[in-house]
Amino acid sequence: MAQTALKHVIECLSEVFDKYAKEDEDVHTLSKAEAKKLLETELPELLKNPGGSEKVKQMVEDLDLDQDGKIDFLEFSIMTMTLSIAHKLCS
Ligand SMILES: [Ca+2]
Ligand SMILES: [Ca+2]
Repeated sequence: MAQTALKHVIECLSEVFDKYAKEDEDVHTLSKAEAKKLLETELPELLKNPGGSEKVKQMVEDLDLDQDGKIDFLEFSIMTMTLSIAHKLCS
């Protein structure tokens, strides 16, 4: 069956998460360092604004909704959904 755009997006989100999550021994979650790298690499425009790296740091803190020091796939998904809504509202 042909790949649909939505299925492609869903698979890509999972791939991006896994790519960064597996950089340390805990392959199922993003450490704060991994989350920072993911944001800086995948959303490089974040760093272009003044105070960009501070903003990324704050985003990583905000991402960790349950404050366990790690970003799980649910927390990552909430971020991507929020970004997607913001993108739609701004377009
Ligand atoms: Ca990890
Ligand atoms: Ca967490």
